[in-house]
Amino acid sequence: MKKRMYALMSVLFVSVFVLAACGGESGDVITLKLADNHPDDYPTVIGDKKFAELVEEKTDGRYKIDVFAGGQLGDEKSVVEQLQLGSIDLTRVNATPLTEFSDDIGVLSLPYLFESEEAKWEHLNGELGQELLDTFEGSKLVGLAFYDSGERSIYNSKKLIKTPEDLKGLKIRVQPSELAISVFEAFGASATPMEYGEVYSAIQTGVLEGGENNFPSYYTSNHYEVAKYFTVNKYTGPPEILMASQKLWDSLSDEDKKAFKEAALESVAVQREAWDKLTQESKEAVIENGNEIFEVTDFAPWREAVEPIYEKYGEQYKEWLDKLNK
Ligand code: GTR
Repeated sequence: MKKRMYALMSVLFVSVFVLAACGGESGDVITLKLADNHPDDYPTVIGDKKFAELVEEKTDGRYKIDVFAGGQLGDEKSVVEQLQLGSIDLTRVNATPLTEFSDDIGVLSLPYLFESEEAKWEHLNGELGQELLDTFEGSKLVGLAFYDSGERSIYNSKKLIKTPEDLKGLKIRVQPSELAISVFEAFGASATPMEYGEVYSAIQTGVLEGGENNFPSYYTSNHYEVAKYFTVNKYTGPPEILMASQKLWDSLSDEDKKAFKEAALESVAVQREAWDKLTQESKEAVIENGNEIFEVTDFAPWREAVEPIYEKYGEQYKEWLDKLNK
């Protein structure tokens, strides 16, 4: 009996010791902040949390990541600036606002760039994707992985838009980016850059007549309550990007860098699964809530309307467009 007791005690002792060595109680745990502007159960936040869990696991608990969802740490632009300063360690951000921080990444926000979502993901998962993540070098940001954000379309509070002509003069909110403004000007709309969190009340009070986004964002931001008409013209599909601050990156050992990178890439599958599910559910939910949806079948006039964008930005993104045989 005594023997068993001793055995049990030594097992307990060893486990406490191991736990402490893993950082559980040792005080050596480094806690990092990850910012996301979406609500807690949004697919990107599900991805962020998976990433956090995997980092903790792969670094034996030496790194812990606290995920701050719902824009608690600021809007996307200010979060990216805080990453550059090193006061926030990690973020998940959309590629379009990053066009203001990188000369290359904007290629992913060009209208009708890929033939399909499958084609886009083949490139993002391949060499081109990694090369694009590497273009942040020198901007105090480190790109870790791409998350899914599907395709963006247009919505408004006035009427069901069927052709680019119907958009003429409508005040449409775009993401804060030169390129995004140019695209909506090419569609003939009056493009208004604004932070995401301000759009609901701007449409509600009539300052804006609409916006553009994918179904999950349209639904979870409640914009569908104030804009009832959604036109599925899938005009662009900038992915989400999981990023680290250069400051954090430089502080990591090579082995930990590998752990962070692997954790980021492994979290993608979980994020994309949640993405597909919410894309389906959110489309159904906005229809159930009385929204009218127009599914574009003739994309020719939409593609034609944005041809000037390729004239304007063709030179800047030449290297990437060549790689995509565009
Ligand atoms: C969402 C994206 C956000 C933000 C938002 C916007 O689809 O996930 O990060 O960029 O769009 O329109 O501002």
